Amino acid sequence: MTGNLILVLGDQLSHDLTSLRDADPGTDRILMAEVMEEGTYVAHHPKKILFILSAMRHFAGELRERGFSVDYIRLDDSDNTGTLTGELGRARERLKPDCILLCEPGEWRLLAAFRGAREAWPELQLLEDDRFFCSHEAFRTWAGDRKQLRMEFFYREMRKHTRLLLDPDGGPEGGSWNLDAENRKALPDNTEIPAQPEFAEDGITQEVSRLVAEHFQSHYGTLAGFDYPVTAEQAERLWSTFLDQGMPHFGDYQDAMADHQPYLFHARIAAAMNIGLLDPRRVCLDVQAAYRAGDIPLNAAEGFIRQILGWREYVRGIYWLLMPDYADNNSLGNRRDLPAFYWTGKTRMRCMQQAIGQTLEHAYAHHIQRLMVTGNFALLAGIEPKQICDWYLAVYMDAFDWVELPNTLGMVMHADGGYLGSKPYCSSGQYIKRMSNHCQSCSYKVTEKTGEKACPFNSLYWHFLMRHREQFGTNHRMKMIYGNLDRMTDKSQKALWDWGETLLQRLDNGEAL
Ligand code: FAD
Ligand code: DLZ
Ligand code: SF4
Repeated sequence: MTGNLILVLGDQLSHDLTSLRDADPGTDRILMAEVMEEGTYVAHHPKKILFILSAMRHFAGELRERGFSVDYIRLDDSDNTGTLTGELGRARERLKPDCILLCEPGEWRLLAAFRGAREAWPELQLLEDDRFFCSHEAFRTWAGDRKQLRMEFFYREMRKHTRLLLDPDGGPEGGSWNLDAENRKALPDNTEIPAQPEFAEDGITQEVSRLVAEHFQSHYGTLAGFDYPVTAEQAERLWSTFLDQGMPHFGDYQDAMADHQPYLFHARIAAAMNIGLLDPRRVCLDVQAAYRAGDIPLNAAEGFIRQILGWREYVRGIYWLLMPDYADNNSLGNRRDLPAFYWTGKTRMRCMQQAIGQTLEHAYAHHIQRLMVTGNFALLAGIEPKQICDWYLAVYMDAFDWVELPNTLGMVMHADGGYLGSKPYCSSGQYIKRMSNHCQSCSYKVTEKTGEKACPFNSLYWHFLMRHREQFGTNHRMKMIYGNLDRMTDKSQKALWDWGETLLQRLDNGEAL
């Protein structure tokens, strides 16, 4: 063929993708492929596989409506090779294109595979993915040769660069760059939580659901009850409903958690945004407009824009700056296996039960549950970074390596030696008590530190601080915490250490806590 063959991956479902932007339906041809390798390189949650494959099929339909010829390879096609490079190789043989275009994959693993393939296929061109605010080059320049990076400084640069939430003099709207301190309210009892918009499964989703049930039965998570947007139009509905109903309270309750409330005032848009159904620039502009129209307070607008313009771009920048070596970091030398209850939710810790339970059911937990519950526990228990990273990559609908890995390895596990963040987000049960109602119905007592009834987060927290004094004892942001530890009597310290050891031994014996 004389036109281009354009391979579109499952997280590249944007019509203005660099490889599709100038495509000519008259001469160019699109290839999309469902392959086993992408569904199994970790055991993805069945709802995540359903989401991506259904969205791919819907997107292929839209491309056809726009006049494109789409070669769409289904998972159960008889000669499916099972890999994306394999499918591109087959199409190349079949069509003999002059040029193959691929927008760069979002994961190092796939980029390396296609770079390898390109050695034998000189017609393969990799194009930059510009669906982000910050290019790899711009991030590299900003990072320079600093030994440690800080999101806050990156975020300010991004605010200035995009002019989002700036006042006419170029300063931050409202006088302060970051209103994090106004994002920490606990949820009052009987707060009304907005209902989520519903997305009924159409014929395509039902067909894919049967396929997923057949091929990925052994994967962790519930397939039934899928209720997530699979087209840009549906994603738009999710977003506009949230902007209207959830966003006004996002700022206040961003860090709150509550029993049987998986979503609270969170947008649930990460998965749609990460596969290209929703444009992050558009989202940030909508938030700014809502603030300027007086519809939402500044702590909501700034808090939300910080997550997308700040954190999302920052972690992506770090990923591409430091991969592939970044994934091997383990600066705290953690070796413990991931407890089996991460896959079942069978634990007596109410907070973990809730976070893991809703993950099983919805492939969703919000940021504070990931960071301060399942993440905090993994940090305190000294879980091997690779195992906990693979868990997060598998279980969340929105999980892709470029965003999951720095969040888990860097932010949660502090395994990169503090490159991403200045101190570990470790905490005792007190934090969870303050930010949730979980402790009220837990079989453990958050007020107790040692003994069978004591909240496991408590002794594990102090055990973590004691065993890592060498790494953190001189960290000025942890001075107060170590001061508290040092004020305890030797006897109290020993009791905490010993009970922490008992709990870790139980984990090593495969017991649930
Ligand atoms: P909201 O709370 O409504 O936030 C709005 C948006 O901000 C999100 O949609 C997301 O795009 C962005 N955002 C917020 N925090 C972050 C962050 N730390 N990093 C990047 N973007 C952020 N997010 C992913 O998209 N994919 C992942 O694989 C992922 N893995 C994570 C693993 C761990 C251990 C932790 C602590 C966080 C992870 N996050 C990940 C970030 C965050 O938890 C999710 O983006 C968020 O929970 C998605 O739900 P939401 O859309 O309702 O977000
Ligand atoms: C996650 C995923 C899954 C489950 N399946 C496919 C697939 O069958 N075909 C495809 O093109 N993409 C899939 N994806 C998304 C890819 O894994 C994604 O493109 C890479 O993780 C790069 O970010
Ligand atoms: Fe979690 Fe401890 Fe509270 Fe139980 S008591 S919910 S384990 S923080």
